[in-house]
Amino acid sequence: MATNRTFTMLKPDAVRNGHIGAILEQITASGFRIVAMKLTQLTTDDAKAFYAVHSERPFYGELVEYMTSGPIVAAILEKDNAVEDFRTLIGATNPEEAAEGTIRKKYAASIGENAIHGSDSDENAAIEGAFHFAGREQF
Ligand code: DAT
Ligand code: MG
Repeated sequence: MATNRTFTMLKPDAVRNGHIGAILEQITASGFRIVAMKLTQLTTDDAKAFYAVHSERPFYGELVEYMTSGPIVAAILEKDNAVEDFRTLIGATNPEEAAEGTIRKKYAASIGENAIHGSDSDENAAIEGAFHFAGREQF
């Protein structure tokens, strides 16, 4: 069953470069409601677990190092068709291939440092959201 929630992280480069406000503005202007949100930092174990599916890929070490390099904004978002619509809003993994106007096209420096995460399925959205937020932190 499709749910109406997704999970996002504004990644360390987006936070470091001062883009929190502009990115949140684009997200809410696109019809997403913020259900939960916090500034936090992933530990190495957190990042390894979050990206475990990529553990055999050559970029895994760099990815873990990057994702732990500074604070992130973690959030749960709500909208009809949230997972798919949010993936459209953020654009392709590689910003060079991302559509004009998408968040990655506007704010990502490279495929490795690509500004923002969006869950790729309802199942992962639920797992990723629950990792960061207790039920009482979700509104
Ligand atoms: P997405 O974040 O669009 O879901 P993904 O799940 O394939 O993309 O990969 C997770 C992250 O890993 C991605 O946001 C950035 C990094 N990554 C993916 N492919 C990469 C590559 N070829 N080189 C460097 N980093 C990569
Ligand atoms: Mg992914």
